Amino acid sequence: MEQVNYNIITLTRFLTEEQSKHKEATGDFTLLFHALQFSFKSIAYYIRRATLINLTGLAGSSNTTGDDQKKLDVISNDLFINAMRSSGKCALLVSEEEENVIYFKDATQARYAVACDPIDGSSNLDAGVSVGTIFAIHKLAEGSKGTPEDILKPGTELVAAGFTMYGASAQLVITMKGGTVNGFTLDNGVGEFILTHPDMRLPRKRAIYSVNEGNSLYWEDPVKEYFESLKQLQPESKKPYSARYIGSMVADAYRTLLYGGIFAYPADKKSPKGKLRILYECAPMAMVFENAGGQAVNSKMERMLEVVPETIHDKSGIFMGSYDEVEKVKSFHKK
Ligand code: P6P
Repeated sequence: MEQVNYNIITLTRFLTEEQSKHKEATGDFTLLFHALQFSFKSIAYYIRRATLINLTGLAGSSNTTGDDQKKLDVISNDLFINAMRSSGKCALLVSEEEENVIYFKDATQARYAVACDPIDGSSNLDAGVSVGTIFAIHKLAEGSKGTPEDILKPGTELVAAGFTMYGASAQLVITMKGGTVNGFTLDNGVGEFILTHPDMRLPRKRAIYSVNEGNSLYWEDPVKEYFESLKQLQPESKKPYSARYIGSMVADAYRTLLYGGIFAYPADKKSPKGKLRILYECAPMAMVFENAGGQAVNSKMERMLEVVPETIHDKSGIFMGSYDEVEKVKSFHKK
């Protein structure tokens, strides 16, 4: 007999209750978030059916960073853009799939700027590996009509951020400025995101590391020494760390958030600025990890949320995870 949960909190109810906590709230953020959840549900639908309706494979085009675009990259990007446009609450949008900022001139009352990676990890799609949508929401400066300066800001100014992982089920993780981290699971039967992981907290430490060791030839010495140290017998456990690397940031991040450990994509001699993008990968993930009790730093060991992107597709190295695991990375950079 399936256990029925009588206190079901849908994302819609959660957002309404959040809004009621802020007397000055206009409801614009809530409406923007409804458009966001619609895009997650739509993308989840297409990913689930991709193999059946021949949506896997390449679209025959490439994106801003030269990646070959998958058919689902293009579909998801279009879905996301249209959801933001039709909400009327988004003034400008940065997408990994778009070279330039998209301005929604008709949204004359819009107060938000959104950055997103519609399908992060899409190179894994055909292999059935979990991919995801990462998003970050900034509020426009008072009186601003929407300029690049409204989004080229440090992550400390984000009003909300999170990601949806499209795996066995669609898992949505969201956090608001100064708030907790909450996880929702899409119930395909009723088409609602249900609160399944309230107040997610990262374990303070965990012997799991997640990095592409194929790049180790290019790592700086402190990074090499740090990861080598994890492969030794640890003083307390008398065992080395476990290695877990999926190659899809959202999937590696979700596992790290649940189990603890460290995820890293260091800047290195091959990619001096790193590979992951600040606006729609590093900063939103850093906000989630900090609000869940963890840490996130760049390759200079600076707090990731204080890094200001120079351009909309600017990149950074990143180490994020359990608080004590990031402290250990820092200790190797002080020597
Ligand atoms: P690599 C996917 O392409 C991505 O942007 C992230 O999702 C992932 O963490 C990283 O790149 C994987 O990169 O070089 O290990 O394949």
